[in-house]
Amino acid sequence: MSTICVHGLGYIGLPTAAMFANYDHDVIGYDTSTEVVTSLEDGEVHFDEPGLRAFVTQALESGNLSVSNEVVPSKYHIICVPTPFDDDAKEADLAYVKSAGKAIEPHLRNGDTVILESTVPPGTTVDVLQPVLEESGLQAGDDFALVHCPETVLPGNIITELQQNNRIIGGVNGVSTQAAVRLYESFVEGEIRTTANATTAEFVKLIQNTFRDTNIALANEIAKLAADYEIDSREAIDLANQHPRVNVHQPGLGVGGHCIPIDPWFLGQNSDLLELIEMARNVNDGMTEYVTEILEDELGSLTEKKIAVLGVAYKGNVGDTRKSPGLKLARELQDDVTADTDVAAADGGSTVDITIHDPHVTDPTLDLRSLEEAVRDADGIVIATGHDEFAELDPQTVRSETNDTFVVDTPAILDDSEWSAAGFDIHQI
Ligand code: SAJ
Repeated sequence: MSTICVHGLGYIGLPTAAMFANYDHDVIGYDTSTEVVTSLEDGEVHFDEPGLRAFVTQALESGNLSVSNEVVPSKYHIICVPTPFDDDAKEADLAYVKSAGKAIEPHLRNGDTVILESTVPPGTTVDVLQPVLEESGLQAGDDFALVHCPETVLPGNIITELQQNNRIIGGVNGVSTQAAVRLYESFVEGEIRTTANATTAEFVKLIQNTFRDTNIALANEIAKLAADYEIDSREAIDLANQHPRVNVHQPGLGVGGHCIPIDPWFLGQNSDLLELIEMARNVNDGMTEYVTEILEDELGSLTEKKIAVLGVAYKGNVGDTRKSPGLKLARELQDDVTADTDVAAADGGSTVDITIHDPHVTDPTLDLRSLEEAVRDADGIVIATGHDEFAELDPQTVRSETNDTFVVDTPAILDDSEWSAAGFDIHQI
């Protein structure tokens, strides 16, 4: 049983802290927010993740997990703090990583291990975190172990993936790497692969998400080409993927979430060689504009039109709206029409009516409508995320609220023959 202090009780830190506690380690979950700590003490989990509440409750009730606003001396410190993205500079803000290092430094002792799990630009563990920790007078690699061990869990399936995914561990030297391997072996069922180089581990995590982003950009470009050739992109991709070494991803409205649209930029933070990767980012970001053009081709000017955007979560069956393509589309449609309509723009109004609906999102700052209200008399409906609820929509019920409505189904989840039979004109990406 080792004492572990997990820094940052968010999407990754909280499940990680509970996991170690449920595997009989003595864990202190540290967060700078008193609200987070208080709500956890009351048994509340401050974000939505299947199974997490019961998992955290089990850890707290066993006495192995406690939460605190204070750092305590611990054999292991695991840093799971956010690395926010500065959209203008296209850079990671490493302030939280630095302050986690500063919080650990006074408590650091000979023989301790510090593990950075947050996704960071290559070089961060050695160039940013190490100097802060070495203010203690101790040397990384000699006196304490220093490691990058990226998380790779999928939101919506975090607990299972924490346990089952393979892990990459890269320390500043072999001794550091092995110290972290011994710890993660206590619960990881996947393979643990190592490198005695923290920068390699950072780089690997980023290329995993960049692979996905560029692959999705390829799928999106294929979808646009398929539309020009008047063929079904999904059928073409499915057939292409019959080749044993081909795995084209699925097209859609673009890429959201806190990882895939951001991590490719981290790769370029300390290098100016991004080329294909940057282009892929732009292709994915451009998908909302492409859908706007599809709407305009069909409906003409969108002024005075009502468009319903169904799905403002960043992907199907989650409630997270971070970098959501659905929200981006809704905002761009509003802006486009406002900019195009001199009179409306002059008095600050826009004459397009954009309604949004999402059964998974509860954000009170959004003007979310019921399904009926969102689609009633709409000229256009855009299915923006692949929620199961949308796949199960009855076209006849939607038809009873609408007239000659044009539907853009970006995740291609609707049964197009059923919807066409119900009188809808439907376009799938
Ligand atoms: N998307 C497509 N086409 C596809 C697959 C996804 O357009 O074929 C879109 C989704 O709709 C969504 C976005 O991409 O908007 C990202 O969704 P996702 O499910 O691919 O990924 P995330 O952001 O939820 O989680 C990713 C995962 N990374 C990889 O699969 C390589 C996860 O394993 C990482 O842990 C996570 O990022 C992270 O924290 O980095």
